[in-house]
Amino acid sequence: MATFTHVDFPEFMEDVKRLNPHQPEFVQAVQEVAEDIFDFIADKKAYHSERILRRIAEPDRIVSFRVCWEDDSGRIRVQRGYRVQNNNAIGPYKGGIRFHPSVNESVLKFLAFEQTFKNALTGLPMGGGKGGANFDPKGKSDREVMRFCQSFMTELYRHIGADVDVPAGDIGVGEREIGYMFGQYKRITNHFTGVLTGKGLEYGGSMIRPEATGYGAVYFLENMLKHTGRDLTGMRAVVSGSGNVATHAAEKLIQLGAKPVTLSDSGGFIHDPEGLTLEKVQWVKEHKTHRRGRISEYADAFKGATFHADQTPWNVPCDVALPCATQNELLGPDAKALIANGCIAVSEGANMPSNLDAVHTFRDARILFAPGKAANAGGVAVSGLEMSQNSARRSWKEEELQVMLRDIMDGIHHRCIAYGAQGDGYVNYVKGANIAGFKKVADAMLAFGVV
Ligand code: NDP
Ligand code: 2IT
Repeated sequence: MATFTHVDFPEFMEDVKRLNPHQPEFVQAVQEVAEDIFDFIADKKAYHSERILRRIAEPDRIVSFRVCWEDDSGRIRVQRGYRVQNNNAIGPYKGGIRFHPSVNESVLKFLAFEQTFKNALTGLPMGGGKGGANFDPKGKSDREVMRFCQSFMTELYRHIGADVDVPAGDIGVGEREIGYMFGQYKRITNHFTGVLTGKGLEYGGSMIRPEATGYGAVYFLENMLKHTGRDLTGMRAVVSGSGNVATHAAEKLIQLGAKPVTLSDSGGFIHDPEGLTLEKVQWVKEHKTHRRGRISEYADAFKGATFHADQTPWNVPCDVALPCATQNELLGPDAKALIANGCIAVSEGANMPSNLDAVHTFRDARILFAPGKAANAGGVAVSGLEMSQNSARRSWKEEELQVMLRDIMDGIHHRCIAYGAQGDGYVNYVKGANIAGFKKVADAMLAFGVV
């Protein structure tokens, strides 16, 4: 019988780059995981010879489809839709749908890959997937968004199902879009099932799902601080984004005694040195969701606040930072600026907001750094609880779900420590999250043999 020689890290990455040309986000996400996994599996023969990481880094399948819709002026528009089903070793594919002009195969493959590890970390039985389209909801009427969502679902419905693949929201997809997509799924199939999460409360949604990602990212931050004998009281927080994740992160920071001083969108950031209040956060939520406004208008609405066009907030002095907008929004020089200005902890509300250079900078400076796959897992965790409620045809109370969310975030923190604690007490959360997530998926895959 032929003997298989182990592939080492450089060879593995060469292969990934060769097989995924022009997909920099996907290659970046794989590299961030592989850096830790190769160390971990050095003395574990089965993971090598069964080529587990290589298999996780090849999506189970990718569907790509045309989405046609008619705009309000009668013009026919053509968009490209996708669903990347990355891995279902531990449960049905699960992950959000993103509508943004920057969506392409690389972005969705990176997100589906990350989601596989994140979902494993929650402890719930969910595989990893992600979908979306290069559709820009900005400036579109409700009817245009409805027609687009219906057309998108008219193709997607055949690839998903409560036990197959359960999409949810992400950038550009919130309760409005989920409502239109769920309505179309039900109309086509005549099935009322938990095929999407993030639904409205009237038709099977879960309490605290909208809040869960941002709240969870702050709970994780609080856990990291507690582990080193500190808490959030009085901490100045720099937050990016002003959507679902950012506004709920800001809300929880305030409730726990911290002081968020920035928010942003793709036009720039606002700086409010006095700090946001719950009333100001409520204003932003309504402004962004109902009025579909821009964050620049915050500076007109609140005295003392300033707007900085085309800039990110990382140069504002702070104690803690929460990037909650999008991938690669925080680069090496930004990480250096944060550290130089006194930042002691970073919790990623977004997926892969820090590039590799920034991640290495945080780790080398030994500040507390929680990668998105651990810190923002609260959202998909409550999605998992929404699936349970739909299957059981019942709804849990808000207080019960609050306890479960905290419990899940505590569990993820423990798992990161179990695999990421260094000899000197420093916790490498990137390593801990990567290994804990990998191990669960890998062990399930080993049980299935070569499939
Ligand atoms: P939203 O659509 O609600 O908000 C996105 C925010 O990010 C907006 O402020 C948007 O500004 C900003 N943004 C988007 N793209 C860019 C860009 N290219 N440059 C600068 N700013 C940008 O999305 P979410 O809050 O749901 O998602 C934010 C991040 O959190 C994403 O990385 C997502 O994958 C991640 N995430 C979301 C979860 C959820 O439950 N919703 C769960 C886990 C992670 P603008 O309005 O100008 O576009
Ligand atoms: O990135 C994410 O975890 C999400 N967008 C949420 C996925 C979900 O299925 O709730």
